[in-house]
Amino acid sequence: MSLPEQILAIQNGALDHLSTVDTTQELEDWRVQYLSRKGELAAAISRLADLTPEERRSAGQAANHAKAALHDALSAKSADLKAVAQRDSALDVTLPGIAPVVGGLHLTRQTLYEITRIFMGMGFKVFETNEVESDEYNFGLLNLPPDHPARDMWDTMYVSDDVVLRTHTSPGQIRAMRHFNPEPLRVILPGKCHRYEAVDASHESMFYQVEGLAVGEGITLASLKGVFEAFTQQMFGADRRVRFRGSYFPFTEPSVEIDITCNCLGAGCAVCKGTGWLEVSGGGMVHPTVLRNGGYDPDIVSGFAFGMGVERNAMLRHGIDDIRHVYANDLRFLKQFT
Ligand code: FA5
Repeated sequence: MSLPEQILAIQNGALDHLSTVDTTQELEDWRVQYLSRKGELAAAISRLADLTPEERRSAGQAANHAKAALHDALSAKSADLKAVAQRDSALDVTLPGIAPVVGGLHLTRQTLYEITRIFMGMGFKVFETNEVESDEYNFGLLNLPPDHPARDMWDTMYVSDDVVLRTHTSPGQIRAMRHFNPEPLRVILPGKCHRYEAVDASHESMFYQVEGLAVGEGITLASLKGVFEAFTQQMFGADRRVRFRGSYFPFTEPSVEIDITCNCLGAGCAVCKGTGWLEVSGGGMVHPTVLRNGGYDPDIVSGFAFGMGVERNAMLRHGIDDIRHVYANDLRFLKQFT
């Protein structure tokens, strides 16, 4: 085979080979094999020196032609590979997006908002007070002087001798009355409470209460019943009923436990232990001493108060059987309510 024929064969072989190349690394290997100083074309060109001048001219032309053809093919292939790479890395707007993780309100917060919404609809203002309270407000001004045996009703966490983590939202009654007197008032006092509890299915050591307080002329226990019935029917359903049972709190007289009819509507089930009723709140008529401590004259005004657990409301509403789920921070539980 003459040298020009050999050069043409190298050119055709190289172009065939190039059609199988599809990565930049393979393209670089191809360039080294055919076009580098030690490549196949250079080796053929080095043999030009052995030819006669006549033969050298036609072989030289074949070599130049082959070189130009291979360089052109190299550039075209390089551009093709770049375009493919760009297309593969480009944004594909037809792909489904990645949904962002959306937070939600905690079950307690949702329940608190719902309770607040209902009472605001009945003209109650929201009045928030201290979570860390003095012994005086948490107990003394609520008719529970030091050594009063009823203090045993609240297993208290003391910060110091006369400062406590509030055990209930009732100290807010005194703060609200001192803020609003001598005007009539209608407030709810939502907030976090703490007790040194043996934690079980219905008791946490940290929980929320909503206190309700109305003070003015002519307020009776019937007012409390009417307000509580309206609340219950909006919170739990229009077919719910409310009943009062006699009870004892040092800061109300008379005092009651407030029950509502259970989800089973009186038929009796495991939740209500067959009674048909569920306890949701303590309450009563504000004790005259407490009214006086708040700056009101009990001969002129009267008032009702109640205090209920927020988690207990959530449990009744959603059929939750253990309060510990509420703060266990298990998203599988919490996400059911967002
Ligand atoms: C009181 O705390 C009174 N201050 C309520 C009150 C207010 C009576 C105004 C009269 C007038 P009691 O300890 O029963 O009462 O708590 C009231 C509600 O708070 C309970 O019915 C319950 O729903 C909730 N609660 C009490 N302790 C816990 C606890 N450890 N974990 C979760 N919820 C609790």
